[in-house]
Amino acid sequence: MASQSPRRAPFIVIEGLDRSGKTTQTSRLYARLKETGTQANLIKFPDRTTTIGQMIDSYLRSASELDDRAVHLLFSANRWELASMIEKSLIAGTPVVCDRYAFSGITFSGSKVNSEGEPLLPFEWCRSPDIGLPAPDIVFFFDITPEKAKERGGYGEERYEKEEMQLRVRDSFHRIGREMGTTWVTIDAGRERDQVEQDVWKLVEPLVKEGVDGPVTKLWT
Ligand code: DGP
Repeated sequence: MASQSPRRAPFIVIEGLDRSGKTTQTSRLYARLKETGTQANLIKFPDRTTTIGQMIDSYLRSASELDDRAVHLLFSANRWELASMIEKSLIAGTPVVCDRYAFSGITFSGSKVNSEGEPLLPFEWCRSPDIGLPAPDIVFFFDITPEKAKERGGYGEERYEKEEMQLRVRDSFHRIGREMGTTWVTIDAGRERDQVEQDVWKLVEPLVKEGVDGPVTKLWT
């Protein structure tokens, strides 16, 4: 009788607009997994703790300037720094919960425009350095209108936290979602926190309980 290969743990990504509650929900999901007996690995991009992450952090706070292409490649390199850790964790049976991933890379860099409002970096160019990263098994996109974001106190001080930019980023996330198919789940993040948490949990619980069949796949290959 052929032996069955063991199932691996899922890779869960939460993406979203600034002020969408993404970071709160990522922490809640991690805590809920723990409460129900699953120890997951929680990661966040950009990971500002590494040497590359510190360069990104300084750029985001406008404490330094960097060429648009150079900083895009730093964001991608920051994800590659954790690629093998993610893969090993999934194979070892420990789910990975990730706050932002390669989709933010395309949407934010691809939404930069020049003074005439024309894109600075082509979509395909933005996507290429992330090709081959571990692919998520599910991506929750936390969608929120700029009006709702404003009700929550508006955007913060960092470089991309401006309404015009967020609108372009939102359109770009919607475009990616259409291309990603069933892996991509759009969550109306303008609702009550508990409702959002329930919607996420409904889809994560069976994935974690049942595990995932087959090897970790690669993004966009
Ligand atoms: P956060 O720590 O989640 O608030 O994210 C910091 C900011 O960085 C946020 O405005 C989104 C942006 N960002 C995240 N990943 C990338 C990326 O790969 N490229 C670019 N250009 N921006 C990114």
